[in-house]
Amino acid sequence: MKLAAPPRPRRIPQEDDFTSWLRSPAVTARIGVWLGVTFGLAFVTGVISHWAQTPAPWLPFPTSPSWGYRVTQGVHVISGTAAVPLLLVKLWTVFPKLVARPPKSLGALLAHGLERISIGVLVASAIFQLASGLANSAQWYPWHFHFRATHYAVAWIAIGSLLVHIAVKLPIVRAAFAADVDDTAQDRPGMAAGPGVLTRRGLLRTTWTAAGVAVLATAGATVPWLRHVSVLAVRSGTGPGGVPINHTAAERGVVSSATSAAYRLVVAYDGRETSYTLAELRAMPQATASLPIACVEGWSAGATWTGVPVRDLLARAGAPARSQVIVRSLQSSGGERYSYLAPNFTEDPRTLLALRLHGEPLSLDHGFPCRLIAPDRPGVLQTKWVGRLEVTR
Ligand SMILES: Nc1nc2c(c(=O)[nH]1)N[C@H]1C(S)=C(S)[C@@H](COP(=O)(O)O)O[C@H]1N2
Ligand SMILES: [Mo]
Repeated sequence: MKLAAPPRPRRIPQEDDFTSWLRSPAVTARIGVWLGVTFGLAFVTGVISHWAQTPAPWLPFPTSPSWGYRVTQGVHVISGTAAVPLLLVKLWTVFPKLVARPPKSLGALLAHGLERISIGVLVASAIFQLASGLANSAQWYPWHFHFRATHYAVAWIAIGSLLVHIAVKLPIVRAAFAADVDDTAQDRPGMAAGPGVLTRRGLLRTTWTAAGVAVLATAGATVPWLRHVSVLAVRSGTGPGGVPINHTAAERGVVSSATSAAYRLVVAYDGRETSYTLAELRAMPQATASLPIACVEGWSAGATWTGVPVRDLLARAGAPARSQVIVRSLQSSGGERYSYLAPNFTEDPRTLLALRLHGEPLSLDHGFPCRLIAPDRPGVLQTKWVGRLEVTR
């Protein structure tokens, strides 16, 4: 009997082993520009979203245009989704660099090491942002950290390392765009001299198509006429009045308190409390406003709301105009139980405690007996099942 040959030691692949004609700076640079555009858009709109959720007294978030947050957050989620196929293809084109042999001279080695570290930070933060953002927009929270704070902090790391990366690669990008995509001047020596099954133009077209499909598949959550093609935007247009339901009354444990005959809206100001029954709220002068619900997850829906302007309730309580208010839900546990109304929001006549949606009494899941609805505001801050308004200053 013959003995089996001992297994050959596995060799770590080297840069030269990757000979594909497609893994060229000419391709990488072209995808990189669009990746830069999507990350830039996601960063700017992400900073806006963070600001909307943490406004400072010296930097209030505007209440106009009422659709502002709807647009910026839609752009945020759409550009993040489009970035996914771009990042995957780009990483594939530069993968051989991961196993490139380090240079011999000390100076070059140092520069190489520094570049490696910055690229490592960029790739890790970019993957983290897209993965955590995508999971969040799918309402999947497989982690234990605070999503918004973490996503925001890592955004600065990602954009910072992206700017360094762009500065370092600018000469290569310039050269790539000055020449045809099939130009080989910048290719690695060991690379194939011509296309295999797929041409470079073919790969780019496929990549743009994948990004386009990702956009169409998510944009329907915010763009009404795209709804039919958006297979991934499953949560749009369901729920009473065509407005999706984010968290139901049952999920939030408010069914009995919200439907109780003992329900009162309490307005607290300066140690005094005034309370109103639902019938009393209905008997007050009503205002109607067309305002979207625009969830941080990217979906949004326009609707017509009718109810009592918050500023009228404050005036009845004797509170000064432009007070700051905490809006508290009947909900006693879980997220989104309260939100702050900054002075410019309490002052805006479109900031309502809504009793009706499209003329119909609010459904239990949309916040019955009354919910907050205010212009240019993230969905998470549109508190449902409101039980208390507290003037804080
Ligand atoms: N009390 C309370 N209010 C809430 C929530 C909640 O879970 N509890 N969810 C918020 C979120 S995340 C969004 S997007 C909107 C959705 O409102 P809708 O379900 O009427 O569309 O309500 C907000 N108000
Ligand atoms: Mo939301």
